[in-house]
Amino acid sequence: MLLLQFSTSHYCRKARLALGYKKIPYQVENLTPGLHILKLKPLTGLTTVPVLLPQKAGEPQAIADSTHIFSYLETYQKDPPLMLPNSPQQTQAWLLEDWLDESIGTATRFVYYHFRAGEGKSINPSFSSQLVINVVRRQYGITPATVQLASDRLKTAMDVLSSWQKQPYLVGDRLSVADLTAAALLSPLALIPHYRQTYPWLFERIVKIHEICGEKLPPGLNE
Ligand SMILES: N[C@@H](CCC(=O)N[C@@H](CS)C(=O)NCC(=O)O)C(=O)O
Repeated sequence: MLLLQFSTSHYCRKARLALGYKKIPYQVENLTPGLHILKLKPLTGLTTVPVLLPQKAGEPQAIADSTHIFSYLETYQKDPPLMLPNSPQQTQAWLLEDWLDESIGTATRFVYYHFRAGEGKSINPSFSSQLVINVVRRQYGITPATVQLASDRLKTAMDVLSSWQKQPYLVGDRLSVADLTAAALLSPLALIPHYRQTYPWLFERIVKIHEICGEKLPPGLNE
């Protein structure tokens, strides 16, 4: 299998966690932002990574979107399962997965790039890094007002996910699509001191899930 990705994308991390959890061998191809469209558009009709190419006869040519990649991997190789056997619990896990994907992953992106351009500029103040950060801020409309809305959403997310403080899994009694999605999509916050200090339990969980999946820890948690 080949995963088309941006090396720093938290949505691509989400796909890698699932591949790692199932111990499916794969390779990655890191695309260049901007040029990625030329490769992705003809393959999937979309412009976003991750995209998984099974590269096997009888399998689809390309699977776009991290949620579809989860579902595909579950049919490709059932064990260990990403889905919960209890149907209402699996519905709850998908609900969390979709909310994390559509709302919280975006909020993380807003707060993270705002931080990297301001308070966290010293992480990489080079011209090329700040240029990329500013292109992303312009592309997604990241302004102080939209960042405020995003950080309010993240505060709500911490309340919703606070069950992680008492139990290892967000839904049911084993790892599910909800845990992998939260671990990946909140991982960029590991570089921001406010989140590290206020929600230490979140990062303990993120580390644990990366260990279970055999995935390299995200920046900020890897020293
Ligand atoms: N819902 C999508 C979101 C993926 C996404 O936003 N990917 C970003 C990178 S983090 C991307 O490819 N952006 C490039 C673009 O939109 O052209 C998924 O889960 O796969």
